[in-house]
Amino acid sequence: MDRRSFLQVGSAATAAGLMTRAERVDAQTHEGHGAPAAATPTPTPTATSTSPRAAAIARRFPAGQPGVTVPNGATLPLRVVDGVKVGHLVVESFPNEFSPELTAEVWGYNGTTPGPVIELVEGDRLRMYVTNRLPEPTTVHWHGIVLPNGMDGVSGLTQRPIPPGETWMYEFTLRHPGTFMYHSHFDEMTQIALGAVGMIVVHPRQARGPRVDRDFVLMAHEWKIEAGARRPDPNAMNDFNVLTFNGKAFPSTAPLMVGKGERVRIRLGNLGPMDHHPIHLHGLWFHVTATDGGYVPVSAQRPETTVLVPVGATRVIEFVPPESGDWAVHCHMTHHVMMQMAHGLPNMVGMNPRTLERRMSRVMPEFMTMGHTGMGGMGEMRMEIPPNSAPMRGGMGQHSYIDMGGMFTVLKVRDDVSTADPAGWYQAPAGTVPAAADEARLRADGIDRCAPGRREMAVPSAPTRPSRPPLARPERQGAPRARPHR
Ligand SMILES: [Cu+2]
Repeated sequence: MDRRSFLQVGSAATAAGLMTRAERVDAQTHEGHGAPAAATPTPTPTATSTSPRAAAIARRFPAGQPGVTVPNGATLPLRVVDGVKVGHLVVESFPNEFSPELTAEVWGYNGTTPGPVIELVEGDRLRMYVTNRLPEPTTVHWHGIVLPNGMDGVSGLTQRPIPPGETWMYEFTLRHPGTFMYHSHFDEMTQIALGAVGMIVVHPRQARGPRVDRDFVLMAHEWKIEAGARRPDPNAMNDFNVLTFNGKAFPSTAPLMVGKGERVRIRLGNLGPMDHHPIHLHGLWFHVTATDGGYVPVSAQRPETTVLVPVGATRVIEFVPPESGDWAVHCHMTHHVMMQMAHGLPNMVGMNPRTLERRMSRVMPEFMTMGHTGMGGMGEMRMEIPPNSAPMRGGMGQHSYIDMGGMFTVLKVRDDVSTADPAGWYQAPAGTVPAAADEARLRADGIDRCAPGRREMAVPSAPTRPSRPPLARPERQGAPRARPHR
C-alpha cells in the first residue's frame, strides 16, 4: 500500500476500529449528523470517495459548513436516540506510534491521543458515556463549554471520580457554537501528560462569518519520553522532547491538503502539560476568528502569521492561501521542532576540532567531532541510536532532508486539490527555486564574493560526514555531541 492509500484508509480504518458492529451500522446512517438533533432526519453522507478528507467535505453542517478534517485522527461516531446524540468514550492505555522510530504507551480515548473529535451542532443535546479502563479513577471535563455545574467533570468539586472499570454518563446541551476541548480532571498531571485529551467542535446553526471550504482540527501536545523508554514521564516539568500535532511528530504528521483560493479554517488546541506554542504558517496571512471563549468580533481580528496557543486554550484561524506550494506549519519555538535532543550540552559551535581530533584518533580511529559547524544534517546521518527513539529526527523533503521534526506539518496548497496526491510535492515553476549564483550574474549585479569584511572561516574543516565511516556507538564518542537524553 502506498503512502497515499495508507493516509486515506488510515483514518477510516481507525474510526471503524473503534466501533462495535452495531455502532458501525448506526454510524453509516448518522455520521453526517449535521441536522438538528431533535426533529430533522440526519442526512446520509454523500461522499463518493473513501478519502476521509472527501468525506469530511461531503458531510455538510448547517449554513453549508463542511465537516471537520482531522489529520491523523477521526471524529467520534454518534448515534441519535430520541433526539439526543449519544457517544461513548473509553479511556485506557495503549501504544501510540509518534513517528516511525518511536512508539510509547499512552493514556487516551478510544485508542487515540488526542481522542476522537466530538463534532456537534449548536443546540444539540449530548449524552456521553465514559468507560474508565485506567488503573485509577478519572473524570472528563468539557473545557470551554457552558453547562450545568454538575456536568463540569472536576473530580471532588463537582462529582466523585469514575472508579476503574465503571461507565458513567454525562448529559448536557451545547448552547454555544465554538471550538472546545475535553480532558481528564482527576490526577491531571499524570492523565493529561499521558494523553487523556481531545477536542470538541460545535458548528453554529446560523452562518458565522464566511463559509469555509476546509475545516481542520489540530491539537498540540508535548511529551517527555527518554530515548529508549516505553512510557512518557508525567513527572516532567520541562525539557519536553516529543512534540506533536494530533499525536504525531513529523514526518508522521499528515499534510493539510487545500486548494489555492479556498477559504480554510484551522482549529488549534493545546492541552499539553506546560508549554504554549506559537504556531506559524508560511506563505499567507491569517486572522484569529475565535477562541474557546467564542467568536472574535471582526473589528478586533488582527492579521497574523503566528498565533500563540496557550496551554488550556483553542485558537481558530482562517485564511485564503494566495500561493500554491508546500508551506511549513510549525511551532516557532526551535526546540519544539526537535525530537529528543539532549540539552545542557557544551556549545561546540565555532570550535576548532583539529587538536582534539588528532589526539582522539590515536585511541579511537572512528572519532568524529560534531556540532562545531552547527547541527544541521544530524538527523539525516542516521547514526546509531537507542532503540525506540528519534533524536533530532526530521524527514525527507523534495529537495533534501528537513531538519525539523516534532510539531511540524505541511500545508499543501494545490491549484487542483481534488486530484492532488497528499504524498506528492509541489513542482515549482522553473526559475522560482534558489540556486548557486553564476559568475556572470554576480558580475552583472556588482556582487563581489570576496569583498572586504569576509573573514576566513573560523572552522577550516567542513562537516566530515561524507568521508567518515558511520559511528560505532554514540556513547563511545569522546567529544560532546548531539545525543539523545539518557
Ligand atoms: Cu511549541
